[in-house]
Amino acid sequence: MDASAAKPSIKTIQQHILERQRAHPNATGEFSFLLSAITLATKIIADYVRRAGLVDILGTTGGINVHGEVVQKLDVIANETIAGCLGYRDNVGIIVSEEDDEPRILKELDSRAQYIVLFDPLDGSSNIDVNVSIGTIFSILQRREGVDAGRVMDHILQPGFRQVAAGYVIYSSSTVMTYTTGDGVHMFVLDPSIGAFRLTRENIKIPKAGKTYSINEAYRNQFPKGIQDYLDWVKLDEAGGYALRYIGSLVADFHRTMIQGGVFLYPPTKKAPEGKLRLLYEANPLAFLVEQAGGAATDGRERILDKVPTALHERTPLIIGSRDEVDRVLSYWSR
Ligand code: P6P
Repeated sequence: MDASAAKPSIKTIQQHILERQRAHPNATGEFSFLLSAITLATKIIADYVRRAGLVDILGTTGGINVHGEVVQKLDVIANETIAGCLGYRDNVGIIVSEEDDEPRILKELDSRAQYIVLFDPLDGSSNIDVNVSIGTIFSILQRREGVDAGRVMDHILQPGFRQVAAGYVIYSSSTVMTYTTGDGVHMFVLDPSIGAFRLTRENIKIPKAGKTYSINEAYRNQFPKGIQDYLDWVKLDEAGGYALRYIGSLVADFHRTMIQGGVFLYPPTKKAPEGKLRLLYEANPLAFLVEQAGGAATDGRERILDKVPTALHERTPLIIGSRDEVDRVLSYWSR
């Protein structure tokens, strides 16, 4: 066969981690085995999402989740797919999902089952029926040394700076996985012809500034005054021409912000005084990624990664993106 017809060099996500495990403790063989469960689950979910319009999996189950939100059928499929794939990994002891009221104890935490995986199985699910990009967000912790295995919440409620890995998968025109183990941010695109995530960008850096702000301005009158002042400023000529982009799907809005720069804001509202987004499996993983890419993430008072969680599904205000843009928002508003 003509050599030029051969596929160009392919680096899969597994190869990428194995290559780097020599240099970084978090990207161990153990971890690459765990990550392969997540990549498998997201390939299955991507197939369901792609076929959603063709088979009867659109719409709602009629159920309500722990947050009082209507559960979409794909939510349930994604949740059980991830839980099922992780269940086959001996090194995962506990999983925490946005869709589950309580943690699932797969195995008692010990030197083998040392990982805790926290995830939003299908973020933005309200957009499923209108074919808007949706995504999976995951965060990985290790058990706390010296803490009794039975003290499950003590192992789960760790601040975000203790994450050993985090990432997201966005299901859109292509399926893109972005992850970090604390050694930079790396992006992969699922190649359906070989069923593997192929490396497309390594050591991604978010632009230091960016004239795109992303917020649901419908809640303007509920936001703190400082946020309203910021929203007034971005519209002034002196601001230099900002654009508002808001998809209403966190993973999609975050992915754009990582690539193009700018800032995403979900501030406190009267309806949600601690904001809408969840700390453990939305804000923390995205904050780990954005800081690894040179950006910033805050709740208006402190760095997201420094927050000590007090509850499994606790919410947090989130200002995340280019460092200069986050700092600018904070110059108008700090809690
Ligand atoms: P709002 C989707 O339901 C979600 O959890 C995030 O994906 C998204 O950023 C946010 O809620 C949108 O919330 O209040 O603007 O509809």
